[in-house]
Amino acid sequence: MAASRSTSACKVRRTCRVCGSLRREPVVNLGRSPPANAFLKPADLARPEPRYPLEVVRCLECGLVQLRHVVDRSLLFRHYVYFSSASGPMADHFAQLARSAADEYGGSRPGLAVEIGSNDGTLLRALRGSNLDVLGIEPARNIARYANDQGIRTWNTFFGREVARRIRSRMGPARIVFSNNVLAHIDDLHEAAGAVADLLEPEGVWIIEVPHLAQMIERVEFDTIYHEHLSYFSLPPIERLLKAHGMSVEQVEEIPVHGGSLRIFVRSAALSSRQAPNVAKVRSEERRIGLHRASTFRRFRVAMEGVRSSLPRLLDRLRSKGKKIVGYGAPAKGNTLLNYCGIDRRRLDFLLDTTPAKQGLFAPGSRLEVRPPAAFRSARPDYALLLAWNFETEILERERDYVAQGGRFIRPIPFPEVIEPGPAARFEVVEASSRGRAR
Ligand code: DWN
Ligand code: ZN
Repeated sequence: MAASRSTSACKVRRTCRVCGSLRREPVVNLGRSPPANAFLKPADLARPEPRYPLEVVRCLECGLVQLRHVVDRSLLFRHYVYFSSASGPMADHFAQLARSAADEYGGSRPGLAVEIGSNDGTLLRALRGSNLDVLGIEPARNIARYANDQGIRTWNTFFGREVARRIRSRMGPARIVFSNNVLAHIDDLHEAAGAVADLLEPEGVWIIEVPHLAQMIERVEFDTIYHEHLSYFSLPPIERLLKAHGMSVEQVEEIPVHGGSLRIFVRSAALSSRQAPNVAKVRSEERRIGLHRASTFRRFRVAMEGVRSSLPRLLDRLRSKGKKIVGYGAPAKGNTLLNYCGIDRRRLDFLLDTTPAKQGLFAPGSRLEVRPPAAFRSARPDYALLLAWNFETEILERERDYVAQGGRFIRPIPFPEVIEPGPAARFEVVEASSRGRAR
């Protein structure tokens, strides 16, 4: 494993953030890269970008897959360009979650729902009209301000024990705590879990959504590796973390968002004597996939190296035929994919993205310009590299006309392929390569 020193912006973490073990083995090394959401202003283009190591290791004690380096959270999260509301399907997903959680756990008396990493308040907004008062905790200044302007009460801070204490003293304990796509971003997981335990009512519930390591490995979703994502979770390390704070998993659901996630319902260990059968099912599925075996991660590495060699080749072949290619979406994960595969302005024309805060900026590393979706229509590219592959169904549905007029999408993972519309409006693979399959 490459030795590297800590700096004020980036620290090397020597112990597992769940169990404290020193026994960790390398999984993959993506080299030094810029933070995935560090989009550049035109004036920044003249300057070199800060780059930090991106190395994944696996704890041999508890199984937590995690980054070896921790970039200062203020650098990553004090200004943020990702708005949950910019992706329509996610807004629907969060609204449904909020409503079903209020029905199931909201109770009949007035109570409080707190969301950690509440972003622009997309989830909390859906609790309007319920008997739950809401509070968002969001470290990004620009996003917290936006949420407050929208009428969603949001405190601009990182979550921890001190914030939990302040919430309790000012607003009382929480009946529901939500943390969607935020656990992976937290370095001090024990501080966060302890703070939730302190904050919850005795019968309260903590609802966690987190990308599932099992799907990342199975579908070669290596692009979800970037500095913001410090942990890649399977069930056992989460259970171990919760146990240390007197909590346990009551129920778990496998959900399709972000390439395959877990929705975990957590209660005080004193309450949840009954654990839903699905918890054991997910655990045994993880063993079937081999998340406890080094060989599984070696195959994952070979698969991602396969993408790194075949995707640029495919783009170069199309470019040599004079084809115009753009990147569809400018998600954070797209920047890992582009930078790891060496795809920049020589291989793509530009990226398009629905997020106003990203438009007019340039992607970190690749320096591809982010344009609004209207640019897609006017440029009429021959191919669109589906960087936001987690929204494939919605995007293909929306871009039917583009496809009908001969435009084609390229799906980058688990191995690059051009998606061709088949009969009966089904999309079929026409240009698949067997390289890069994980299993
Ligand atoms: O954990 C994280 C996840 C939840 O969200 C973060 N650390 C950051 C972020 O990751 P991401 O940027 O990879 O997330 P998304 O949701 O895959 O981003 C999709 C991007 O694509 C957004 O910038 C919006 C854009 N988009 C688009 O241009 N056209 C999305 C859709 C659905 C579209 O049709
Ligand atoms: Zn561990």
